[in-house]
Amino acid sequence: MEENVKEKAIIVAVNDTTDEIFNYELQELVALCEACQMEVIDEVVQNLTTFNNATYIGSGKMAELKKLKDTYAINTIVFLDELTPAQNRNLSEYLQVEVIDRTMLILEIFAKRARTKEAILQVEIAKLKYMLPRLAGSYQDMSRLGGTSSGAGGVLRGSGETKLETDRRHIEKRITKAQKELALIVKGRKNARKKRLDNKAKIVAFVGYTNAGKSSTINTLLSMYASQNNKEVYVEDMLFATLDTSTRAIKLDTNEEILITDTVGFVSNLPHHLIESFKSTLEEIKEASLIVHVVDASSPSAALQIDTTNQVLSSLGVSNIPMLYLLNKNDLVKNTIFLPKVNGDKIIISNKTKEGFLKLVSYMKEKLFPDLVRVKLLIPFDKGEIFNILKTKANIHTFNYQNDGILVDVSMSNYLYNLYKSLII
Ligand SMILES: Nc1nc2c(ncn2[C@@H]2O[C@H](COP(=O)(O)OP(=O)(O)OP(=O)(O)O)[C@@H](O)[C@H]2O)c(=O)[nH]1
Ligand SMILES: [Mg+2]
Repeated sequence: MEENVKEKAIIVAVNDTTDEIFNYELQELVALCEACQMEVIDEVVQNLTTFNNATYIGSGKMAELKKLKDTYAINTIVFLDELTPAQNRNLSEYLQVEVIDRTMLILEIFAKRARTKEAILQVEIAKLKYMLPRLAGSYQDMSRLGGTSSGAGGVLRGSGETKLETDRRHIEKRITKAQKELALIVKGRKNARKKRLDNKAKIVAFVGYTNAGKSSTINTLLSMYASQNNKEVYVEDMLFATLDTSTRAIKLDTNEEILITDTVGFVSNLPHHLIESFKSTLEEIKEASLIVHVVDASSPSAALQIDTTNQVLSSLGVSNIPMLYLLNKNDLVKNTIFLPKVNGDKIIISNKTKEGFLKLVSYMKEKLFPDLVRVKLLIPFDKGEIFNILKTKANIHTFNYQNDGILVDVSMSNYLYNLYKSLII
């Protein structure tokens, strides 16, 4: 992305779970740091069954961490678990370096990626709400807010209660202002959406864990069925490549149009302020006739990622919409026994080999346009215009010229069926 200067980071975690889950969480934290333009120099792990209330890790680990930080000139130390305001304050005071937790890291990534006014406001609100109870904490946190009157560097440190109150009021004001601005944008979006619904357009929403391949799958579909002016969506091997919901149209060979919506990826323990803020964007999922849940079938954590995604979906209240699982990246799966188990309809695909895409399209067709009827028509030669209409509005499987007209085997909508049923043989 735009900045190439990488911050140097150390990640710190207390292992209180099984090694399998823990290793995955660590690996994901490294990927999250990379998505935030941070290079992870070292990992510090402590095996503990409970966290230290005051400092999250024990004093021995604290000393080790401080040494590492000085040796490698570390800019930021990232903690796997959400820190309490007190832990955050104690750690940054002792370590004398910026301390953030996974939640803040995710908020940071979103802030870096946000491009549209809507996304920028959504992230700002989430960040401010996260910061509010942590105001008494370190000065570093404030610098991450950007644009506050409090600004960066030590302003808050040692500040008295009055200053704190001023800051709090200031932030509350900013939240209210951002929420008002956002409400206006959401209203505009709702109108656009209403128009689409009036058009009776069929919407398919692509959802899934971050990096599962939602955007890639949409691009493959676009390359197969692009209507004119269809810009590809953004794809990157990076967590949270997509932040803004975007919609593209594809036209099937039966001439039906489908609107395909790409959405922000999910991650386990997604900060709840973020889900709240992004609800207006994710509202689009509610209008979908079909939800396509894209899974990275090659990931050893696929089951966990599927659960996370389903949890977010149920918190959005969209469990009543039919869902199809797309087990993606099958080119990387050595054996079908390694494919994740899912509860419901599924299709195995790969954006590398393009396997499964014809199945996907016929699945969407059946789900979205179940009223297509397949018939044989004999079109008299003096009604040749009907043949032309069918060519553009229906799906002609075969046709041949007979003595008394053109014999066509065709799938078409109920509307066309009623128009031409007198020609059925
Ligand atoms: N080998 C393989 N790689 C794939 C496949 N599909 C997608 N990828 C890669 O996976 C990475 C993520 O793909 P995206 O399409 O950006 O994933 P996404 O789900 O949109 O991710 P976010 O927008 O970050 O939530 C990219 O590097 C893709 O090239 C596939 O079928 N096989
Ligand atoms: Mg994407």
